[in-house]
Amino acid sequence: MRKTISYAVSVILLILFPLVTRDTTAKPRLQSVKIQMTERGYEPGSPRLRRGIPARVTFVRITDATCAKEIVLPDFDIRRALPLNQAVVVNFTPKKRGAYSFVCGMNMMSGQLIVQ
Ligand SMILES: [Cu+2]
Repeated sequence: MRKTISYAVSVILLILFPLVTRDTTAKPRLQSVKIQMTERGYEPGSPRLRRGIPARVTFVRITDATCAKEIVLPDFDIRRALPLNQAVVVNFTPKKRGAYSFVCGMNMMSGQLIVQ
């Protein structure tokens, strides 16, 4: 009985060990953020990204009440149509720290990606 228990304990430890020792400071291979265009504007308006890590930024326009029918990221040379309720994914790797704006097609509505 005792042997069975210690066997069970070692099996549990073997299973848990890799989870406990996993390096949480390792650089992720991808970072993602989702931004909704609502009638209040872009939400979140200033999402954060880490520099040097490929970013997948998903824009979804969920209102027809604004003029934001396109999404533009001037610093990354990106301009895409933003159809209602359709996820539009843009991929790029932010290389330098800073604030990079994203705007509507007419440069009226805006938010910022904060790269740290
Ligand atoms: Cu606009």
